Amino acid sequence: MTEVVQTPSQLGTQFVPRVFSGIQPTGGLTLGNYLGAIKRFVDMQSSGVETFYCMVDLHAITMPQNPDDLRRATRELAAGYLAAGLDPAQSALFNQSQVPEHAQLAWIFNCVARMGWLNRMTQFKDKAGKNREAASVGLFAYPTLMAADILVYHATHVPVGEDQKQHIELTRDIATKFNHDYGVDFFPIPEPVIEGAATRVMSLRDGTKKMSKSDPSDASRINMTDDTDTIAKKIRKAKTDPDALPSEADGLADRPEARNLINIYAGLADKSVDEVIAEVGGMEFSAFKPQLAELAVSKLSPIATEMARLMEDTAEIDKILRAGAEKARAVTAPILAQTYDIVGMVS
Ligand code: AQP
Repeated sequence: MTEVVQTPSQLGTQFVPRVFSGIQPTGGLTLGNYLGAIKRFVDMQSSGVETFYCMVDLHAITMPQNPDDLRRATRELAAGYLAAGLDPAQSALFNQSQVPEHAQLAWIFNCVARMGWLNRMTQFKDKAGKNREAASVGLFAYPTLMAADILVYHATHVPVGEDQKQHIELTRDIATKFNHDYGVDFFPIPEPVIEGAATRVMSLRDGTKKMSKSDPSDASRINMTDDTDTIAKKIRKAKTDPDALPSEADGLADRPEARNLINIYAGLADKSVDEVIAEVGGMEFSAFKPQLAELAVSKLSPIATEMARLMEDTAEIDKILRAGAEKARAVTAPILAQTYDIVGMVS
């Protein structure tokens, strides 16, 4: 279980520890999303603080998309959250668009964040590619909406994968500038929680590239809906070098593919890399891969089975999301009203 502690930046303020995070409903969930985010959301749910977990559907439309796919992906992501162990009685589970304060606060933050800050965001550069002129304004402004997602809850802790660190730093900058510009101590300075052995799960075909749901190669990732045979096959075919596994964790330094498989093993087994190396160090990949496949199947198959069961009753999923949005709005509406008041909006 992850412990949420107050950090020095929150000491002496009115902020109670509160956790927020979200995932885009774009395509299927990957093992990267599971180990880097969802599994840790579940851990934090029992940390004794309020937890808000979101399907960020407004972020999902920053790239070209299909409405039917978005509807399906939103419900499938909700099913993934539930199947992995998120409990709607403990955490608020909802889709972002149904809590309008996210988008409303994002507008305020568009007027706080500076163009220069957003120009430095590596995710925009990666996703916009060479043709930046053709990227949507939404893709460029993505990080200000993400800052609003977090700060509209006065969230203090944000469990994310390593790739989101820069966006959380921007969120901290926005909170600091807002507080400074308006002479208030209104928004907390949230902390990213990037923990565990698998904070950056890499592609199974290229150990230097992040495992991603939008990678054109399905063999590059494990999808949370993959069946047992597919998981085993993808791990068997994962790219590796010809050497045996090292007997010390240091020996993984220049071996990205070996390091990735060890990190995945550690993440799934809830062990440290040192513990895993003590267990499997010196093994050939031909022996290690079946062991990893067995572990992956034992952890992921029950989640896939439960996701499929939940997807048979999407009305029940929608009901859970509606209740989650109501719970979320009880927190976001007063925070937005106070923000408007600070900014000078007459109500
Ligand atoms: N490979 C990964 N390793 C560890 N954590 C990861 N996350 C995503 N990929 C990995 C974490 O999952 C959360 C939600 O991510 P997202 O789907 O909202 O956006 P993303 O980071 O852009 O994920 P993808 O799979 O790469 O999506 P596409 O392909 O659409 O861009 C975040 O906490 C993220 O860190």
